[in-house]
Amino acid sequence: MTEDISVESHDGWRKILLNAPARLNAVNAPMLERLVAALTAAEADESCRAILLTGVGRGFCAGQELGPDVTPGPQGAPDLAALAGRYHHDVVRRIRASRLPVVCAVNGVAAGAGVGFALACDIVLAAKTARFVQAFVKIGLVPDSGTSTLLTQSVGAARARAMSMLGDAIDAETAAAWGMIWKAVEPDALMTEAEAMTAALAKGPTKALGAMKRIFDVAPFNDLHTQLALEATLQGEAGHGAEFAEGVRAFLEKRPPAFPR
Ligand code: T3D
Repeated sequence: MTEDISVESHDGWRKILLNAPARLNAVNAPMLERLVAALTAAEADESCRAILLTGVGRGFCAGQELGPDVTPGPQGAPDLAALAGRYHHDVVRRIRASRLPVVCAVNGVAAGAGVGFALACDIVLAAKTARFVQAFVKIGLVPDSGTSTLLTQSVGAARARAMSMLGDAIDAETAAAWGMIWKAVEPDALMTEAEAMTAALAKGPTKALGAMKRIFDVAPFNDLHTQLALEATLQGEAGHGAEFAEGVRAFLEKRPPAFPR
């Protein structure tokens, strides 16, 4: 049986692939457990300094697998809230809480929880052929996997609500124009560009990048004064660290920095 989560180790970074292409990488509970495990293992590996998340085949992730997990059985309806809260949300939390930068290469359609997984990542690239679908409404569910927050933050309330209430597919170029993702690229260039970006992040100041994630995670919710205090605390830590010392030394010596591992 093919592994539905594949992991490739590269020099300083890992690529995690959703690998159930026949169903556009729709996820189920065991697959989500393996995804969380792969994210956790990457983080536990001291030599890993960045993660790339992508999908195999023509889809990125079609959300929850509409199969046995969600088919009402003789005992009644499945506990969807428990499923989503336990599994999908663990993925979003794991990506957001990670000390590592996570790049997402959206290779094809992202639907339902798949939208949440992509938007939880730090930098999202998408093939111009990819699309984003808040599919929940089509099966009578509400947005989950953090999409109500992540979309409202990135595209604003009007677009987040319309996307979610209508379930219309948003193409990658529109997503980029709306600020939902970083960039839409030619499909043939997606993996090369995403891999190069992840490799570059892996050579970056890992501690500072981790602290940046913390700053941006709370920025939309904090007032300016709270955020200034947090920036000062984290800058204080960065300013006393080896990464800053190397960054300044490299600048003065007119060479690229070699940030410590
Ligand atoms: O349960 C809980 O925990 C609650 C939380 C849920 C979180 C969620 O994610 S809810 C949202 C679940 N996802 C969806 O509702 C999306 C369903 N899929 C679609 O709407 C469409 O497939 C897409 C818009 C994603 C793509 O459309 P298209 O035309 O490009 O492809 P297709 O022909 O519909 O799909 C290709 C195959 O993938 C097809 O299989 P087949 O006929 O070739 O054997 C299709 O059945 C399969 N597939 C697509 N999505 C899913 C799926 N199989 C199982 N589960 C899916 N979600």
